[in-house]
Amino acid sequence: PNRTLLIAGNWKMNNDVHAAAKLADELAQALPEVPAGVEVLVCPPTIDITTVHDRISAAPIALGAQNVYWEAKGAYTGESSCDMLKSAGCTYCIIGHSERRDYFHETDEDENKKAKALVAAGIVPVFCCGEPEEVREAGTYVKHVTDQVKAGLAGLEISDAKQLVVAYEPIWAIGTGKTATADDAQEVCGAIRETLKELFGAELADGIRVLYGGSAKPDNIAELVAKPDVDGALVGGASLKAEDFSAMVVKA
Ligand code: G2H
Repeated sequence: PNRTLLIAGNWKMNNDVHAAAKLADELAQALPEVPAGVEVLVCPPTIDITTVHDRISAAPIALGAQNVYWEAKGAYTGESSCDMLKSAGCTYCIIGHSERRDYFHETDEDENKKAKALVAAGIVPVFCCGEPEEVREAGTYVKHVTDQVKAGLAGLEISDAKQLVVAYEPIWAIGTGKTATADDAQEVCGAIRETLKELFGAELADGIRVLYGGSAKPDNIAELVAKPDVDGALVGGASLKAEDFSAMVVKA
């Protein structure tokens, strides 16, 4: 399978409009072009999306959001619709991040509605899944993660593998400096691909990018993407410095 690697930055709740403009300018400068076979994505806070769009539009950097609401419009204070994200230049949107599930009580059912609304709008969901430390220790993490994938993506209709990205983020490795080993990442990313085969058929599943996330950085990116089922990374902390993030793009 010839999958284009995806290096995706998740800025989380960092950078006001001024800091976002600065980082976007630095990224556009550091990445006037990207290596063949690699795609670059940044996902700023919603408030920064328009600013970042203006700054990176000439660079080979795609733009994504960190969250979306599935309804088209109306009385949903504080939310943004798929069409709003699209009109602001987003082609991707992260959904189901463990921080959304934990702090904002989002469920598999919520993620499923978001995934369907995004695909219908022509935005690529970056669907996150991953197990907490106690599940890792109990040894049932593969089932935990593949169950999340089955529930979150049930009934999703795609006709092209480029319409979906999955990110495996073991919660115990997020922002902790504890990266899963490349073998750990491969074990679960491989199991996710098997589940994607059940859901979408072998041909589509073969082309869907499965990313690893959790303390991914310049030092470990090459080892991670060398694994057959790891097609890039969702990067938090290391995406906040243009130098580190662009180094990851080059080393991938
Ligand atoms: C995992 C990741 C990005 P970090 O959440 O989604 O963050 O790289 O800081 O562990």
